[in-house]
Amino acid sequence: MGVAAMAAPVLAFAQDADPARWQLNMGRGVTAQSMNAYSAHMMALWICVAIGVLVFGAMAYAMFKFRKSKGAVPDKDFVHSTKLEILWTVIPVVLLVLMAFPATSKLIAMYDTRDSQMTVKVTGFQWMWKYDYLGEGVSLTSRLDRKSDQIRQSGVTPSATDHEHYLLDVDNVLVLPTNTKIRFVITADDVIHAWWVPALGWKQDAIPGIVNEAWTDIAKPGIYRGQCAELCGKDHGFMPIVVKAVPKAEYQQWLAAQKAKDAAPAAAPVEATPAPADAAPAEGSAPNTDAPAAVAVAG
Ligand SMILES: [Cu+2]
Repeated sequence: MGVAAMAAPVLAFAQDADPARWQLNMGRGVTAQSMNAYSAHMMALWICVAIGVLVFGAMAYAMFKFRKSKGAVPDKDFVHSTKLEILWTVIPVVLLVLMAFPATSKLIAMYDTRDSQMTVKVTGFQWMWKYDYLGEGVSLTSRLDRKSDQIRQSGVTPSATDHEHYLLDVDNVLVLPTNTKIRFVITADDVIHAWWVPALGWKQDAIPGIVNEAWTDIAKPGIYRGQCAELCGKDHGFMPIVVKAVPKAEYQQWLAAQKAKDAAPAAAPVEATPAPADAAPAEGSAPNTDAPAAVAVAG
């Protein structure tokens, strides 16, 4: 009962997606992979709790029950016990093997990108992300939202009221369908970045010249935020990720709208001009929405 009482707040604070203030436990996430990680973590946690209760309980009992004031006399002949040594070697080995089996099978499943229904290519840039919906002809760049950028460059210390998602918002979100096996191919244009959305349950390096794979199948519609997780230069902290998971039908509508937007040549330059102007990137290679072919699609 004591254990359950101790663990109750830990369980109560397990969140689906974005971490909450004072959240203690890891989040459950919204994909099969994140649920697997969560259940492996909980299994290990409960084993640790059981070991802790047994070991500290035995210590407390021994100290209290056999205290000097009650006339306890130390057993000076007890040097070692082969039986005990075997026992405290075998039990941890068994526990480790017990934990390794589910962990390994879940890890293997995590890397199995077969039978995916669509593919998104993710490219890391200093300092933004580019998403290509392969086979659809739709691509977009995703960079820190203007409001966060203004606050960070103003020098003031921002409070939660200034911006609810300070440094965690982008101009163009990655729209994905729910209940769809989505394969990601992940790479980078300049230096190593890492694409990480905690609610999806994994993190994958984006390395120039290498294409890494990952997949997801999002169970719940929602907004899931993440960040670049590899120190990639001075603006490493300013290239967040926002995934918007929507039902399949809504995704198809969005995709059609994107295609229509790209197909309208007269409207494109007018819309696209302001985007690169505010960025003032160090290199001239900052991709904007209508220049993807020149940048990184060659691979
Ligand atoms: Cu980065």
